[in-house]
Amino acid sequence: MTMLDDQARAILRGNDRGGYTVPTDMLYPFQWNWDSAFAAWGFSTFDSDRAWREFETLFAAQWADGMVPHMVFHDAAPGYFPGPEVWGVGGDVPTSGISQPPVAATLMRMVWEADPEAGTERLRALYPRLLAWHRWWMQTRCASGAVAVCHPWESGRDNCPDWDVGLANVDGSGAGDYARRDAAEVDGEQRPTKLEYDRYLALVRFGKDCGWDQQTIVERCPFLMADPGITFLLIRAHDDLAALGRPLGEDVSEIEGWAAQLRAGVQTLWNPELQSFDARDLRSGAWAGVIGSGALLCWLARCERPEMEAHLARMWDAVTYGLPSSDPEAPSFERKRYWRGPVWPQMNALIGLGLLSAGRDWDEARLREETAALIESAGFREYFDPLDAAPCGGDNFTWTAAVWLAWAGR
Ligand code: 9WN
Repeated sequence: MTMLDDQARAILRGNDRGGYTVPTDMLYPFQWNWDSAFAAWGFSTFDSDRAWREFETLFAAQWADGMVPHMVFHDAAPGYFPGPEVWGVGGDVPTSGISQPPVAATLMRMVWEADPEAGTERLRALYPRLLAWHRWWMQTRCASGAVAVCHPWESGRDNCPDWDVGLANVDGSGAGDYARRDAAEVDGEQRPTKLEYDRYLALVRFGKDCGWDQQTIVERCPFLMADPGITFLLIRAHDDLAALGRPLGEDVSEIEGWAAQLRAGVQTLWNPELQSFDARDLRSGAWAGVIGSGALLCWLARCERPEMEAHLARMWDAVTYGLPSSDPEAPSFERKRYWRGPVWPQMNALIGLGLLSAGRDWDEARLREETAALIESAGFREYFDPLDAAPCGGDNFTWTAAVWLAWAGR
């Protein structure tokens, strides 16, 4: 284990670009939002100062309206596509124009609780920024009751089958010619297809053309889907932000109200036919009709229902290593293609945290052991084949190293 601990620490140090951490060299040469929160969690196991610095560089890129962008383009990386010019956001340090899963409060709480003395003043400085970001989600994305995403990348679970129904509304035919960085780095069968990518780019063009005006995006962007995954993460993040605010002497009643509001709102994402939480296309009203790992975050928000226990058991028993990013018994399942089946270590950590919160210690231990077994056999990869543990995607991956240090390798 010590050797893997050393390797994990070396990966975090190696991916450190001086105050921010890239998810992996080459494939992802910038700062990504939720990757950074995991990096901070990993750093906190051996360098508390560096952990707080990671949050600070991420929140330094916060927009005036409170949004914390999904990518921060600190340094030029020629050849990366879609880079800052495609997003067209501008600024001293350009960013992308969408957000990403709001896990920072949850991971920051764990970082702070591990060493409150080192973190309290830094937490005090970051707290208003977290609050503004949570408010941004509530004000711009929650009109339907649950949280909506305006781009599959905003969900963090890029090409999971949940988005197929909403992406069908998006015309990607004007995408033109472009060279994907991921295609040069990773086997094509493990990445999103060209059709999906063309549609992702059409959505970026829509946002750029309207100057990233949130009202226009929510009213008219061809893609808008309510997501159980982000909703559960935001509920949990609200709970954790309130828990951080109380010892600081903050009035957390607004945050408690948001959590209660979303706990009621997420019930709009119960698909009675599927008997599961499910994503919903807010343009057409259609259900995604497939259970993804986003729905398995229900325990994290303490919104579980007995039917979800049966899905958890069934999906888990259909693979060797839990938990698949999409239902292994659904026709859309693909064991190696990005979010359409593989196991993601950071999702396992979040689902595991949820299982623990719900008192399912045995399930959490099983998930932690299976995650550890994947890393021990395939290395610090981006994601893994749930049937045979084959390594997929990028190598020397930041969140895999972080999850090892803070959870799976404990
Ligand atoms: C687009 C960095 C990011 C993760 C996402 C993951 C993938 C990017 C991509 O990599 O997304 O944001 O190019 O595919 O899906 O969750 O944050 O690791």
